[in-house]
Amino acid sequence: PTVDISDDRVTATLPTGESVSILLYGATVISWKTASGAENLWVSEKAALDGSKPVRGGIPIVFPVFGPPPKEGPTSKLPQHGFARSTRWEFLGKSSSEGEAQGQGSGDESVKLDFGLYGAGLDESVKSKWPYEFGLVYSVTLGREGLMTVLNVRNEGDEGWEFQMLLHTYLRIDDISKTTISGLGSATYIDKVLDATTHTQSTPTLSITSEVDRVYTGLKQDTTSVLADGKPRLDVVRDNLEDTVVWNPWREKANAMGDFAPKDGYKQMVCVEVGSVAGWQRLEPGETFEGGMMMRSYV
Ligand code: TA6
Repeated sequence: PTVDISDDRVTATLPTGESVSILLYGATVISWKTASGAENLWVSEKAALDGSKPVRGGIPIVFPVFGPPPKEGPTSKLPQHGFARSTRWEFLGKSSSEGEAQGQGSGDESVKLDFGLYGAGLDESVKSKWPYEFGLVYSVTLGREGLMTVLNVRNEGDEGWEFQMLLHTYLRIDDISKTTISGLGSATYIDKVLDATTHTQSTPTLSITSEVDRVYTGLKQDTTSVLADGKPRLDVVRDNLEDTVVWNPWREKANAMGDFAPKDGYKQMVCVEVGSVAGWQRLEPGETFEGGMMMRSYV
């Protein structure tokens, strides 16, 4: 594998052509290509990549709160989706596993890139909004079988605190009208388009023909699949995370987002976001939590 480190991003490439690129800002994965050269993530043409605001696309990291901050409580002063996606992380290093001794790379070649964000390193303006000592290590592993992203959360302080986390993944698809999502069957979901009322997914697959903003909980299986014309395109497998959010802004909300371009781009993307967002995880001093996902692409 080759790893290129520049001042704002880290890019890794496997000899077989797979690649991943991560902005240090927010440790936001902004590109993941499979050996065919296909880009699997959607990034808005007007996404800010200069750190001026969270990236509209790729895989923003949501921590320590999902959605608008609660009216009161420890996360009430934070911006929507918390501060992890809008803070500069540090690159901690890389490790790669070469192919077996056979030399020609027996297919299990991979490279792991680690990024860190620590409470101690935050500037006062952020620390004052969530005054807890924490450590985040985000590992991005590019392999031939897919992309794995895992967030390790550690309580470095002397008091317990609670958090939510989510990987806000913008998946690229060819045509939303030919796309269905499976793996959500019979799960309960909170419908944020319908005033956060609770529903049950009755059909085995979900088609998207208007704005969708659903938090699925109580999922029966770990894999949520995106299908194109009924054929698998992308699998998102949850790792120690219970919830999956499905979001498509559709036309009106896409028009309302200044950094969403092209305006009909909602036809080429769907967010499948794995996380722990329906409730709160609690960490006592010294405790850690680890959760993430494995994504597989079929193109
Ligand atoms: O994950 C879905 C969601 O919570 C939507 O409600 C919408 O707000 C989206 O996130 C984007 O949020 P952002 O703060 O990135 O504009």
